[in-house]
Amino acid sequence: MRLKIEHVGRVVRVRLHRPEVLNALDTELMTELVDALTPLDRDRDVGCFVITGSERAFAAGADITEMSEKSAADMMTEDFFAGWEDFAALRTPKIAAVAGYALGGGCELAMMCDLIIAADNSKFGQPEITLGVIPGIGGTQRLTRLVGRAKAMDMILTGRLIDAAEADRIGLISRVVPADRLLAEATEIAEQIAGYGKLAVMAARDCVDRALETGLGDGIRYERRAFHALFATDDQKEGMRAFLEKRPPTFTGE
Ligand code: CO8
Repeated sequence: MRLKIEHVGRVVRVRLHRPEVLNALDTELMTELVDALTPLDRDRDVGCFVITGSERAFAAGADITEMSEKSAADMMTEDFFAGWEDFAALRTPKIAAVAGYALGGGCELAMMCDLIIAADNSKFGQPEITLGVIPGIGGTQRLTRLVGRAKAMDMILTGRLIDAAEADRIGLISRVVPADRLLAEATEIAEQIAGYGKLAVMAARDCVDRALETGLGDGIRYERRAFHALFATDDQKEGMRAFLEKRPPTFTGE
C-alpha cells in the first residue's frame, strides 16, 4: 500500500507513503488514491479530506523511474496520468497539508486541492524543465491561474523552488504554519469545514473553481443557481433558523 488512511470523525486523512522515493507519484499511487477516495466522496459522513506526506516531502514529483524510458506513443496511448483529473474532480473539499518538497506533480497535486496549508519548511516548484519536459498534470494551467503569468513563467521556465513565505505572498497557498503544528492545524481546519452542511460546502468549492474557467457573467449566473438550489436543503433552514434563535446549528447534510 502506498497510502495510509485514517478516519478522524468526519475527516479522512490520507498520508502518501513512499518514503524511499520522497513520495514520488506513480500510477499505482494515483490509482490507489482515486479508488480509496471515490466511495468516500459520496459518503455523507465524510466532510473533508486531508492529503499529506512526510516531514521531508509532500511529494517530489511524478515518478521519474516509471516515466524515463516511455516513448511518446506509450504516453499517448496510456493517456499517462489522465487519472489525476479524477482526483481533482472529487467534490468533497481536499486540504493539502504540505511539509518539505512539493515539486512537479507534487506541486500539481497540492494545487488540485482546495486549500494548501504549508509548513514553514515547505518548498514548491515545477522543475520539469530541468528534466527536458514540462508540467503534465495541470501545472502550466493551474499555476498560471492561481499566481498569474509572471510568477508561473518564472517558476516553470527556470525550475527554481520557492519557499513557504514566497508561496504565501504570491497566493499559491492558503496558510503557513509551524512544521510541528502542520497536521494538527490542517485537521482543525478540515473539522471546521466538515462541520458545515456538505451540500453547501460542495456548492461553494464548485462555484469558486468555476471562477477559474468562466467569464464573470456566466460565473455569477452559475453561483446564483447554486445559491437558489441550496434553499431546497434542510441545512439552509436549520442554519438560518439557528441564527435567528441564537443557537448553534446542527447540520445533517440533507
Ligand atoms: N521520482 C522518482 N524518484 C525520486 C523522485 C522522483 N520524482 N524524487 C526523488 N526520488 C528518489 C531519488 O532518486 C532518491 O532515490 P535513491 O535513494 O534510490 O537514490 C530518493 O528519492 C531520495 O532523493 P534524493 O537523494 O535526491 O534526496 P535529496 O534530499 O538529495 O533531494 C530533491 C531531494 C531535491 C527533491 C530531489 O530528489 C529531486 O530533485 N527530485 C526530483 C524533483 C523533480 O524533478 N520532480 C519533478 C518530476 S517530473 C514531474 O513531476 C512531471 C510530471 C509530468 C507528468 C507528465 C504526465 C503526462
